[in-house]
Amino acid sequence: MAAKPPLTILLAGPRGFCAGVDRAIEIVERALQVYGAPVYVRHEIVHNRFVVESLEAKGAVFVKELDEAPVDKPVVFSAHGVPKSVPAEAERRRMIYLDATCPLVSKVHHEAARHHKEGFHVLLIGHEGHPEVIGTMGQLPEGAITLVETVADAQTLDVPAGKPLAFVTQTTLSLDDTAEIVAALRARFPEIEAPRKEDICYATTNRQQAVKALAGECDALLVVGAPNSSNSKRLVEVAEKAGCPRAFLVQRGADIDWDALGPLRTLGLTAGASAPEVLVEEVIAAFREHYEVTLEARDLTQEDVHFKLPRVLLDAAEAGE
Ligand code: 2E6
Ligand code: F3S
Repeated sequence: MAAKPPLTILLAGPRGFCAGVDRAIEIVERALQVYGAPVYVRHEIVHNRFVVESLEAKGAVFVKELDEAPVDKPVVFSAHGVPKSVPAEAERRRMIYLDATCPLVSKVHHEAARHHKEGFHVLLIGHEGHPEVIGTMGQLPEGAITLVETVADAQTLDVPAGKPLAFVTQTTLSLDDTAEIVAALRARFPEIEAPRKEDICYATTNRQQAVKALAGECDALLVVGAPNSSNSKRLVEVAEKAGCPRAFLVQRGADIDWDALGPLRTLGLTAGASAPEVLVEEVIAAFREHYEVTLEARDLTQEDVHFKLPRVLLDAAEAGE
């Protein structure tokens, strides 16, 4: 058998699960323990099929909308957040519900609500149709938030006359693209109120910076993540912009398009915030079948962020349930 060619895999760090994803998955698992199966989950708890299927195997049932869940079973809202109408409807139906919205998404919801209360018109920088954007827009009455997706939007959007402006953002955006949109908004509306602290979350920021730091050294880069995962898709774009000739999203080891990767000596590898490490290991194992792999960890920063679980689950744990 011919010797395998050598390949160095630069493993970006941090990568993979963030604190909000850990918390959301744990909420579903604990809810299954406390209430028993089935527990309903509105929308994919995080954007990853493997995670969803693992929870289904434990008794979670995923639905698109609340009205697909029976009123006598608990329901969990996904990490991406929900419009205000969703918990209101759950209450109206007297359902037990658990909110797995990432606290950093909730923080943006509160910011938007505060701006609205103080009389501002709110601009939301984000991607149309994404569940987080739907959730954030749904914190305020219809028309109180205008979505801004691009620099061109920032340059042309209509705003209500005589109202001060404030902006908030989706948590998983490209840092660089967002900076350009913010610059365009500031050029047009110098008085616009900005978030006190960046709305793009720490996990998005760290994963993008880690990719940027190694992209220039790679012949190609893979991001383990799902096609509907905003933060994972942004990592592909960041790699390309930072000088990596080819960057792709892969969900599983079996999805690798070997021809598209081209000739390889150095591969960059990372994972979106919703992709479990076991899938990164699966991808590495697939490369070991084709190459003599040397792994090199490139940890740019360490993360030590944890979010508390909802009170009701902690109380249940204390009560020995
Ligand atoms: C909630 C908020 C932010 O598509 P997106 O990147 O938003 O979501 P996931 O599920 O891929 O990543 C985690 C997450 C949840 N990020
Ligand atoms: Fe939250 Fe950021 Fe993760 S908003 S769910 S910590 S990607």
